[in-house]
Amino acid sequence: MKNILSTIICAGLIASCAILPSCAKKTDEPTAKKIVVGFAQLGAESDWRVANTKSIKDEARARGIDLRFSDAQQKQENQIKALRSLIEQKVDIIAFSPLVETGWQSVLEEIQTAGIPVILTDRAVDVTDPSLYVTFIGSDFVEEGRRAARWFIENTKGDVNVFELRGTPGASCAVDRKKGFEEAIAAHPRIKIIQSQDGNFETAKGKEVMEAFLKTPEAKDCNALYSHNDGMALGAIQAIKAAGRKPGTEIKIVSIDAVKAAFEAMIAGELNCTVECNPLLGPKLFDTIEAVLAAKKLADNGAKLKLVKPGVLETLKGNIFEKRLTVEEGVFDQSVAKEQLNQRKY
Ligand code: GYE
Repeated sequence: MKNILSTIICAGLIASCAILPSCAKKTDEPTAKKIVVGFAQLGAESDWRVANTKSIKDEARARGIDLRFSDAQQKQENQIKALRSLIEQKVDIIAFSPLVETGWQSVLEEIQTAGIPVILTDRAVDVTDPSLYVTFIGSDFVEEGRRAARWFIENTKGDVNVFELRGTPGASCAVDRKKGFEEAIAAHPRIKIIQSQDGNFETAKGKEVMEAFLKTPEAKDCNALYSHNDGMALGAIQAIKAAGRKPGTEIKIVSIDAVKAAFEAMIAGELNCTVECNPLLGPKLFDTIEAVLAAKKLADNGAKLKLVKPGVLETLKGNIFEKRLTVEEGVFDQSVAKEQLNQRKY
């Protein structure tokens, strides 16, 4: 049975005693050893990512955790190298935000063989063996795509010809945000995606791609933009204005993240709606890390862990891990932008 239970037990059986204070024989060892957490971040491509990194670093500091942080600069090979280095450093647990969905199987197997539990944050992976990670903490990206589509469904009339600016190719959030949007507009043939291009979640790229699109003949029919993140929408807004067209009215725009700059753009009337994606995952991540390490220690010491329903593990201490932990998120439009801006934390 491949599930959370096997992950923890497997990790417990394979882990070497050298990294487990609980099974060390020496009596002179300090009782409260600092937890060592490896975090392989994927980059710093957006305001969302910057807020996400800050949340993780702040929370580690507040809890006195030894955090080994790295930034892969949007390159999968850098992220894989960083993960291998964390194995060598014999960290207690590894968390990472996978740049893309595929290509992780072997490095995850190496981590499992080393007995180190893995928590995925933010983006998901596509692996055949789900026991390669304990849990995934992040948003429901398909639902975010549906929410973006709902704004167009509920707030427009007549033909809506959408230009779609996609996130990083192969990233789970880009795949799912497209899927959710397409699923929701399927029952509304008046709303169509007329062109879709990658902007890699970067503002500069969003601007460049929009600039090029606006020069094509299809652009004259375009009256809507769906952007997989706020950053690319903000770049596109600059391009739309430079081309002499009006963002927010002539071209209606919906994007995802709900970063502060998106609220400013809504107040200026240039963005119509932003769908929230919460980057402040630090507290939940470290609560989960502490719970996983507590469960692992119990398993390492031979305790039985109880599976209460598929994917949910209950330890003797009552810690629970589900395979996917999501966060509550909202949708904001121009009518609430002003009052919300001051309350935004990122
Ligand atoms: O929406 C985007 C960032 O993975 C959910 O990555 C995250 C996305 C976020 O660069 O702004």
